[in-house]
Amino acid sequence: MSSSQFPHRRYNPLRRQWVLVSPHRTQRPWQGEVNPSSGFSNVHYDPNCYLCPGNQRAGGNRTPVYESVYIFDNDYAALLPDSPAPDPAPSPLLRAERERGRCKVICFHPDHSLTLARMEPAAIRTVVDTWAAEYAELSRNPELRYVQIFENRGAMMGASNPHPHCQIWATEHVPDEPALETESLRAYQAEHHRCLLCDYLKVEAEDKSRIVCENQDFLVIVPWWAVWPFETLVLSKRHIGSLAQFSDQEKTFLADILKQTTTRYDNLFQTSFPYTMGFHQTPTDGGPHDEWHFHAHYYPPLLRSATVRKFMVGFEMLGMPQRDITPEGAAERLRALPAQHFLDL
Ligand code: H2U
Ligand code: ZN
Repeated sequence: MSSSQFPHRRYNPLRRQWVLVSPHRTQRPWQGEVNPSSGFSNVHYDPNCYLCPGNQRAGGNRTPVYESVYIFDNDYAALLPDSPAPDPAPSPLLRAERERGRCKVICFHPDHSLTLARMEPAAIRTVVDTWAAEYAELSRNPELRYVQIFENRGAMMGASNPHPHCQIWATEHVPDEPALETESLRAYQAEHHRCLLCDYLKVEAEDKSRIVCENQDFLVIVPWWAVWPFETLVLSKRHIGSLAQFSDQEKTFLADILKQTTTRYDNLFQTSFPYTMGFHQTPTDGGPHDEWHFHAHYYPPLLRSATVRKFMVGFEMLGMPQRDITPEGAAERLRALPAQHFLDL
């Protein structure tokens, strides 16, 4: 039996965090929560959907009749462009800071029933172009130091609406996750005079056991340090920091790799696979940031089937994250799936 069949811990050099890997635990019985599976909608237009073309939104604004992608300012924005500074803190232990920002919603497509996995490559390319344009525009605002593009997919991940969409939150401070990654990437570059993720890409390309899929410009792996059962990391093969530096070809291949990844996810449990995904890229604080290497994280909650999810509770909240199936086992399962969507087979 290989040592990877015994409990051990693995290190995540990006987040400077350990994960406990307990492969033998997949045998344990489950009498806990069973979620409804997130099926596919065949409703192309839902008169009650805020994001379908021509409909009234909850905030009173109307979504226009749009043909491809539609962007609007979030009617319930978590950040405002003109928040004032908070009152001086009565104690250094009660610290607060002003946080100004912008929140936007991007509808990927007018068709309510679609997801990225089910969209045409050309339509996904239009979404990529929109992300690149929004990143570029928001990065020109000197008050905004980070542009977080993310998608919550599926009710299990808290998406408020099945209509294909994502969000952008742009903030005055670099949020904790990308700030931590920035520190790790910088420290590695200072020590080794190379990029941490370029080096990691080489290791994974040679090892091959955690590769899910790839194309000319991107590699998708279940990272060595994955916490979520089927977590993946999408890495650009070139050392580029952000969507603003993408070539035309890289934009097309990003669209392709996102479709490949989400298709395999749907095929795994033959369901509309829920996840949170987002891009980590160069902070927009005006620094040079040669250390930054563009990537996307997919954090999907499902563990055993379309209805049984992983819970991040107990030891994971009080101690450290833990996983049952090995990253190699998860990658093998995803890799073995057809690249074509099961609904199209
Ligand atoms: P999520 O599905 O990831 O929650 O994204 C939907 C966003 O859309 C959410 O942030 C916004 C919510 O505030 N929204 C509007 O701006 N207007 C609406 O009429 C409904 C939802
Ligand atoms: Zn809709």
